[in-house]
Amino acid sequence: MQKSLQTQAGAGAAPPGRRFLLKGGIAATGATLLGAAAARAAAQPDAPPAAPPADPDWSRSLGPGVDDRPYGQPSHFEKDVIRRNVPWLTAGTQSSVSFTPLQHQDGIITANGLFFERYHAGRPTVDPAQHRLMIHGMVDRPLLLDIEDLRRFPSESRIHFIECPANGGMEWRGAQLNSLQFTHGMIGCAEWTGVRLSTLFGETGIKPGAAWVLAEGADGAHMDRSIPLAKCLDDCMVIYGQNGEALRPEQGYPMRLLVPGWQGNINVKWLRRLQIGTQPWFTREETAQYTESMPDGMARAFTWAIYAKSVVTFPCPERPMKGAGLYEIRGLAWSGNGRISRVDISTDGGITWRPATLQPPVLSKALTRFTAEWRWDGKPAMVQSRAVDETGFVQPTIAQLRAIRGTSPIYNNNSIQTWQVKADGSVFNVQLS
Ligand SMILES: Nc1nc2c(c(=O)[nH]1)N[C@H]1C(S)=C(S)[C@@H](COP(=O)(O)O)O[C@H]1N2
Ligand SMILES: [Mo]
Repeated sequence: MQKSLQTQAGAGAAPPGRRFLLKGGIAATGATLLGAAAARAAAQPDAPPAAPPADPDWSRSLGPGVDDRPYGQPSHFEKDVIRRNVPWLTAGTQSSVSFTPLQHQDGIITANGLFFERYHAGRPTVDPAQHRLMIHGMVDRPLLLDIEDLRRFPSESRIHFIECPANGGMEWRGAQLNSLQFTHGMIGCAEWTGVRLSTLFGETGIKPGAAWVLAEGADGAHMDRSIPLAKCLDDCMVIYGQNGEALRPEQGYPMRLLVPGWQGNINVKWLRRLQIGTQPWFTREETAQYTESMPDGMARAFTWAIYAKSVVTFPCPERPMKGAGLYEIRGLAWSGNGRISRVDISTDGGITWRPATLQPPVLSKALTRFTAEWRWDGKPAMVQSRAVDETGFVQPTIAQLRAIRGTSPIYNNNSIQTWQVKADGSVFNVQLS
């Protein structure tokens, strides 16, 4: 009896429970999805071993004390919730990227161990005792700061997403990867703690005529980007804290630049230099890279902000449906230009739309959760979400984007995602023309 109970818990008791809940619980009681009666019913599926009061091993023995886990880890039943990469995309240490498992993210904050990674030259091991940040160029008093100096300045904590503009880049020519993690997982959202650039520049002073800042990393790539001084003074920060602990090595330990709402690559990790000047530097990272050719032969460069975007995270290819019944569609929306003001849901491929509920907090330049009730009739469906931000910008379709930018870009694909739900509940990445 105990054995089968444990096996069931280990294999994930949720699917059979949910099936029961939706078929029996809801139909019989007409109660809400989360009603107490339904919850009790869910804990008591057809198989007798789960009948309460269950008395498995863990209820009849002492567990380990606090000593075995000085740094906590998720339950080992969650071992498949990990960052993953696309083998043909990630070439090795010269250039690599891993994706956040958004299909398992239950809130707006991305766990530090699951935050996507993008390395142009691998992940350096930076010794904070030796690392310095230099602020120089058109300043009155150049500064050389170590991490302790940085931590003495007035600090702020803010919740923002970071998204690589290549997120969705593999989908320009057609639906390619049957996975939420791979179509949308080059994004994460964290509570970041650090010092505003306006505070640091207040210390150095800025000479008249200054208009641009060059940010440079300490890794082998020396990733460098030019940023308008106005943006730096508006809301950029040098970050040393991430979700309640030190910035992770993957995210730029011991310090990174945060450029809220702007493309991931501008958020320079392992930050070692800020130079103030009068014009952009036109570095390789903003000429050969991170610009894109338009169908007419012109190139779009300095495309900074992430435009409004959203995606349904349940259902999705990794999280299929389990039979007809009442469900909650769930998803995430974000904009680099401010707050999300509205998300609409379609289950018929964009023919009809209805508003989703935005779940607080709805923060500027942060992931925002949305939900919508859906009574699925068990017939094929096309699930979509469409975000609108506070500027009034409406998330476009892939057809609208292609009409302007063709099928060969890599960057800035913020199009509406379509998940095709088949009658058996399986979910597929498709595109509607
Ligand atoms: N120094 C440095 N900064 C960097 C990079 C890099 O390779 N080196 N990658 C950039 C890119 S392309 C992105 S999308 C983001 C990714 O941030 P994350 O790895 O913390 O998710 O970091 C940016 N900052
Ligand atoms: Mo990126």
